[in-house]
Amino acid sequence: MAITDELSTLRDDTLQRIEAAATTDELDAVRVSVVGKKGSLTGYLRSMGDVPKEERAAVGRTVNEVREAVEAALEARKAALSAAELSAAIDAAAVDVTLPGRAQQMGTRHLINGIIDEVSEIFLGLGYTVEHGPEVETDYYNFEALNAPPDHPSRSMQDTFYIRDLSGDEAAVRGESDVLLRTQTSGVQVHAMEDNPLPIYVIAPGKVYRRDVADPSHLPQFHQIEGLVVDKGITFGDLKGTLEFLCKAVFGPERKTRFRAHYFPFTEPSAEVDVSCGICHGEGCRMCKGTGWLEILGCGMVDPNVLRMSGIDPEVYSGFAFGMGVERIACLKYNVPDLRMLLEGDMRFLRQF
Ligand code: 2U9
Repeated sequence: MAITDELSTLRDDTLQRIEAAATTDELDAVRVSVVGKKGSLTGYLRSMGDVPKEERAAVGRTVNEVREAVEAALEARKAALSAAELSAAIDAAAVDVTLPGRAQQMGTRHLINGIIDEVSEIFLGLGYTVEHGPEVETDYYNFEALNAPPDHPSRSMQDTFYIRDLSGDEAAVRGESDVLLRTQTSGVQVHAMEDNPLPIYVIAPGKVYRRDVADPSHLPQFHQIEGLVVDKGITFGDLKGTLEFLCKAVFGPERKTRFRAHYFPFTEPSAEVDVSCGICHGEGCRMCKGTGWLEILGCGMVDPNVLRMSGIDPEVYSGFAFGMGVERIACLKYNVPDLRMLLEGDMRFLRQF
């Protein structure tokens, strides 16, 4: 057979093998065997010296034509096979039907929000509304409207985070800023008295801030629920009945309550409320420090000055108010020994509630 015939047989043969290659590896094997260093077509180029002189030009041309055809076919087939292999790899990685499923973790309500919701429901049932207000307040709504005179200890720098005025206002630079992080939610009720017609039956749950270092019984940020009633003929009896109802609803009907005289600038008379200890039932234990009682909230009849400052005539209207620390209530209800445990986000702790 003439060399050019051999070459055209080699070309047809190679093109067929290229089409038949099912993987890029198989295709590469075809390439090496034909146009590789020791490939069959390369062999023809190496042995050009043995070809009779008059045939050399024709053979050389044919070898080049065959090589071009083979290389074009290799390239086209390689592109097709690579694309197919890549998409198969992506499919395999994306959907591995043999992998076990990943369980979804369900989030739940934190017990602090649980207490806020529970107390809100109790008061909604009594016809109160739930009000919210700003956490950044002015001195007037946080202190002055609540009868805290300018030199009252509750206003001292130790207890309150003041918002510094970066405009260079002189009073602010001296630490006498008028803007602060609320230390109690009472401002919400002052706004409620200013903005709504009487009577008023509101509770105000929310975050409050105090300049305290976190320890088992203090947090620099915690939650309060405060309440305010202003109506005609409201008496201390209404206050007592309402808070006894609240305590039994939150802690259980078997728990007793007692009212101890106390002092707050915004209420007169004022009281603190204790519930009987749920651990020793009044015998005295570590939880209640031997007293048989746990302090859970403060309350009192709204001071006439407070009503007057919000434009309410204390000769016609009277009211009561109360306040409780939600973290403290949660710890007493669930026997948690340290307020900081409520903030740590430890799932072993949180899953219990
Ligand atoms: C207005 C008038 C009166 C809200 C009240 C308390 C008593 C009280 C403390 C409980 C624990 C704060 O979180 S705590 O440290 N609060 O004892 N709060 S009466 O009295 C008001 C509120 C608004 C207009």
